[in-house]
Amino acid sequence: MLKGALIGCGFFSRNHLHAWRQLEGVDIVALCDTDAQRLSAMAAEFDIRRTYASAEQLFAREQLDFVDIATTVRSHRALVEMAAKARVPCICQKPFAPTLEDARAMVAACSSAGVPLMVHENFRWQKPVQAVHRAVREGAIGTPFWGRFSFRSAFDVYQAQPYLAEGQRFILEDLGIHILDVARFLLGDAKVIGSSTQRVNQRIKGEDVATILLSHQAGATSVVDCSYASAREQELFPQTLIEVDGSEGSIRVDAGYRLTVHRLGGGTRIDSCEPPLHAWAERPWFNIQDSVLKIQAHWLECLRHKYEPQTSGRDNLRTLELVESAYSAAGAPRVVR
Ligand code: NAD
Ligand code: 89Y
Repeated sequence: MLKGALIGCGFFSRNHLHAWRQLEGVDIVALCDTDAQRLSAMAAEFDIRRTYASAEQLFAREQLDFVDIATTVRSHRALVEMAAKARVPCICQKPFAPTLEDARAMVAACSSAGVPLMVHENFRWQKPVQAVHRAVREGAIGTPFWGRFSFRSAFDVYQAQPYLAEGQRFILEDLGIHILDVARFLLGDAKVIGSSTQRVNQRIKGEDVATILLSHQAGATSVVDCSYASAREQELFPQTLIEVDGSEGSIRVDAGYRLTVHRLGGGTRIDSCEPPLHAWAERPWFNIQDSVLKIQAHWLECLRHKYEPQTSGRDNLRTLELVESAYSAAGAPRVVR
């Protein structure tokens, strides 16, 4: 039985705790939050007896196999460095760090302490994304040369996550980061060749629309487009629509988790890639919730077999570099005349 602790008992952590409870061979033995009310509410809901108001106390008093950090970004560096110092393997929620400098320091701290580190970058574990990955890997469409990863919604994310309306940065750092990781997962590492950001909703501080053009090392070009200002007849939150064209066919993930794989001169296969709705999950979040279960299962597998997690801290630096480059490119557009 692997013994873990969770730091940060806020809105999203409930999904982590439900998923840990569903997985075998793992027990969350302690909780930590600086907010006493949230801490005791979560401890009562999940029947976790040992609670801490400070992470220092948690690391000093508990013998842990891992720690799961589900706090917001500003606290990540201090908490990851504490875990490294205590030699406790750790998972850290996205966005991993507010700057690349912090992120590199966190990766270095864990690496020199010999401590496994995974960023909770769960979107690539969503069922539709995994289905596209499988089809590409099996050669169903030949060599991919173009992709589009599109997340467009007007869902009120500010209600459960008010901090999203308050930062100078919003959609790229919060959501675009996931979609850029999906683009990397499906088409390989990339560089940003163009980016534009917009703020449509004037009641928030950061950008709520981002459009990024990527050039992938393996030769493909892709578009990552994200919006929280796009009211549409059918609200699709939190579905990512995917298009990948290859030398021998194409893949589409359309609204309603509809997967189409078409082969040049051959047949078309249409399947549902709708994720399971776990007993603790709810619509429309269930796609994200299932991917939390999947990434946490991956972490347990990695810990047991000493594999590097797919979205290790080291790997996540590539995704963060894309986020930073997208902000820089949007801030300094080069106009072609
Ligand atoms: P939240 O503000 O609701 O909860 C964060 C909690 O952390 C709070 O209760 C706060 O008191 C606690 N906290 C902060 N600093 C702490 C510290 N140093 N020690 C102990 N506790 C501390 O935030 P949330 O909406 O639950 O989001 C948490 C993280 O999850 C964010 O980084 C967010 O981007 C991420 N998130 C990820 C997904 C996903 O799909 N991967 C979805 C939603 C949110
Ligand atoms: O915080 C974000 C995330 O990671 O997934 C969706 C979200 O909750 C709002 O954009």
